[in-house]
Amino acid sequence: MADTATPNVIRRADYAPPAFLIDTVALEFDLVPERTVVRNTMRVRRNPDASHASNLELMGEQLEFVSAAIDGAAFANAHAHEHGLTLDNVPDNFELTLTSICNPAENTTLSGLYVSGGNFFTQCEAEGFRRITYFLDRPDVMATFTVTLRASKADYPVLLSNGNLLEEGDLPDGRHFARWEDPFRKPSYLFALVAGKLVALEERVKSGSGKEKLLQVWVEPHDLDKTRHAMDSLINSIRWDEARFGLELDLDRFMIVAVSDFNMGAMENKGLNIFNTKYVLANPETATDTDFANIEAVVGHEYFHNWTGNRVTCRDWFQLSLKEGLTVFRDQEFSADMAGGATDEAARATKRIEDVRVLRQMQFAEDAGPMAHPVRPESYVEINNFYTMTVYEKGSEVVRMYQTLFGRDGFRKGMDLYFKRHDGQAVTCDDFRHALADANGRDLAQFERWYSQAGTPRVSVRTKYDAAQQRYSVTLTQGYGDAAPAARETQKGPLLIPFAIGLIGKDGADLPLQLEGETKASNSTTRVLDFTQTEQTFTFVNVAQEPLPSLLRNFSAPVIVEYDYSADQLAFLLAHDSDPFNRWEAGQRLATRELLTLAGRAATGVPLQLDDSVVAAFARVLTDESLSPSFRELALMLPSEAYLAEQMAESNPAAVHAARQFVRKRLANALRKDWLAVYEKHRTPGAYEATPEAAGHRALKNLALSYLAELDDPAEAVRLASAQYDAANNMTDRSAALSALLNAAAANGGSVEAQQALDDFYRRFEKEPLVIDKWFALQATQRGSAQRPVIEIVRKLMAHPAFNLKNPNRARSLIFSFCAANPAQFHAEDGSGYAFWADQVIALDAINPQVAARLARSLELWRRFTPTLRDGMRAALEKVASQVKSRDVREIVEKALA
Ligand code: B3K
Ligand code: ZN
Repeated sequence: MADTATPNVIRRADYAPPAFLIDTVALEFDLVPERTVVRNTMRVRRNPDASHASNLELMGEQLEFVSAAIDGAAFANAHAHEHGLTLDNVPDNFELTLTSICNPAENTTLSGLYVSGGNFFTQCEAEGFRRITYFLDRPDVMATFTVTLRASKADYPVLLSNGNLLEEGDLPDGRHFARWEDPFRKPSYLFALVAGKLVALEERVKSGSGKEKLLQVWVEPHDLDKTRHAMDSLINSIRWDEARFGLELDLDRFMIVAVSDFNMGAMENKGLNIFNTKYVLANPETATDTDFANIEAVVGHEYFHNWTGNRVTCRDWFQLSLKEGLTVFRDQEFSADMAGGATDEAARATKRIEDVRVLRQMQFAEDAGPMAHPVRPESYVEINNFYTMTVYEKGSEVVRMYQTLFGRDGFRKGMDLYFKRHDGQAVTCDDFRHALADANGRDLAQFERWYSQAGTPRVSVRTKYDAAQQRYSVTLTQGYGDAAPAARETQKGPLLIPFAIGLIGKDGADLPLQLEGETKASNSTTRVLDFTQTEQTFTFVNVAQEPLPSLLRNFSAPVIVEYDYSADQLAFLLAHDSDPFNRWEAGQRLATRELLTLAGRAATGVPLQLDDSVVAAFARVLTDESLSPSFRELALMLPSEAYLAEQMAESNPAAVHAARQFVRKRLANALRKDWLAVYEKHRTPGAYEATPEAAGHRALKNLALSYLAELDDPAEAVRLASAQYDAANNMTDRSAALSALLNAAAANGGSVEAQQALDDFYRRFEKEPLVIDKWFALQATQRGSAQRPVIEIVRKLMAHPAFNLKNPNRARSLIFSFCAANPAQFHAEDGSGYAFWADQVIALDAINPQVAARLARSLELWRRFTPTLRDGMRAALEKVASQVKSRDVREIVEKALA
């Protein structure tokens, strides 16, 4: 009976409210690693808004059922099965007490209750709570929770759960207890507990309304010296959410706990956020500037979920982007404000460029393959597979478009109305859209398509200048091009695209903008066009000279813009566009076009050449002291190999690598003096500073070093890198130096300097797992050579005593880095990469399906590759499909092969 109740595909259209509701939950845990007893007492009642069911069906997985009682009396009609517990003919309103046992010590899935480093942790989103106790484990069932934890005091001196600590004390036999209460109703996915030997950095701060709050960052004792940055990020997050959105911390106490075994980045459990150590621990010696920035962003993200996710949550998992898209948008804005405030456009642009780069490289690729799905998916097999770039990053772009349409103030009004209407509720993406529409008096019916249509929209642009009439017309056409089948079936009609545009005159300055029918030019030289039809023409009047259009400024919508710029026009935009995003974009377009031409040649064996004008355009950026170092670094970094390969009619990673290397070498040799000058000029002597300015100098200097390592004669770069490695007082410089040494040595099959640095790095940081992750990752992503393919290095490292497949960070640092971040080596013609991939997916499937499914995704675009590679990938996918057991991996490989 239970098995047929678990269909393979879950559909959004099948949503029905739960037959029962749970108002209160009292949990008691007797924590023992191999055998934890959980007693769960719930107040249950029939849902007046649902159709009648006589049986109560609770979800449960990997639980040993012990007993059930209703209103204090043993209940015999409870049947445990593989997916949960069925209670026959229950009353309308009752107290249900269930006892069950789970085995955290053996739980390698890291979902539910598990042990890491001898301590207990939980991860419940999306469906992990059912691995702890039987429950209506779905987000529209919200209850208040009281939690009692009992454990050995010596082994687990710290006992934490959500909300406020009510009481704690000793018990007989060396045990102790703590009792916690969360005053806010919440879905089960936000439950958490932590027990173990931990210490905390503490701060007390006053919130906006003057209430005192206790903030704690809990870590293992040897990591206490790496908690300051996370704490500062938390305090900044609290301040920012008050200032920008008027949202205050609602609990007396807010805790962050770091754990080294964790499936993703972090988790927003109410009042007790649990974090991957990677997003908490940092000091200058162990963490790079990127790590510092990521910690700030993830601490912000999880904190912001307290309102967008926890106070207002999702009705069902199809609405995941309601909380994730919105919270990513909020964390992106937070980071931008921290770097540049509301007004420093250049600093804000740096963050914007980084975010768009991720979106285009990862989300656009996802949208082009078999996993393509709308921001609000229609169906899934395993919900954990839908924590995707589309739900998160494209979802964030969709939220950003509201702000682009209504401005910051209009967006804020919409947010205020959303909380006014829905605080304490589990709601849908439609509810959010309606709040934004109503607060701004605008019909957003068409905007719904951003939630229901998959695939990356393409906007092609045609322009016409009429000199006699001084009119400039811009015709926009939208469509999806040749979309993946998974996306095509969702595409119904044109989108409302806020299309930001500017017009640039011959002197490089913006021209005034006046649309036909308007009486005067607008104040701003950027105009957001409401582009709503399949084809639409916008005509600007009083345009005194033929302009150059600056299209989709600040990336105002997640689309691909097609416009036939000449190389000279791109160079001009790169030099002059007042929109810093589009300045960067012009450089990327120029580079992408050259690189794709070169890759085409490399694929057919034609000799490679690069036009001097392209070198000159890059030289201008390199030497333009008026540009910020971080902007120059971003502008001089070539598009990634994965992104370029995806743009080819037939992806050819070897050809892309050859082309990109050719350009890097050419730029290195042609601009050698400039790179050296920049390297010297942007050193940051003295104590390490984590400011965006200092990080910008380091980024540009280290980019220069990486180019210098490409010189035909790398001796000088090796000298500089070795010296930098030895003298470094921070991880950014030390790891960049090591990377430069590895890459400079690749062509010669390795070098003494590189090997020495690698060995030193290991010895120096043997006791810092997050740094040893970098050590693995640097080797897995290094450039290879015919004499020394990286797969051989990776295979050797798999046998290294520090390698551990069960630790997701370590698995990611070696296996994922190789399979997903070293395309030229991974896609070796002999199929060695694919065979390795298949073995690792199969091995991980038995340990941790969520991690295995992520790795499985690295072959999903196989149909787009050259025939030889395609065949090799299909064979590997078929092997995996025939051997894996988890629903997670099956969904990925079956969709890929379909
Ligand atoms: N909400 C969690 C993600 C949970 C993933 C479950 N497979 C972290 C976040 O987005 O903040
Ligand atoms: Zn999130």
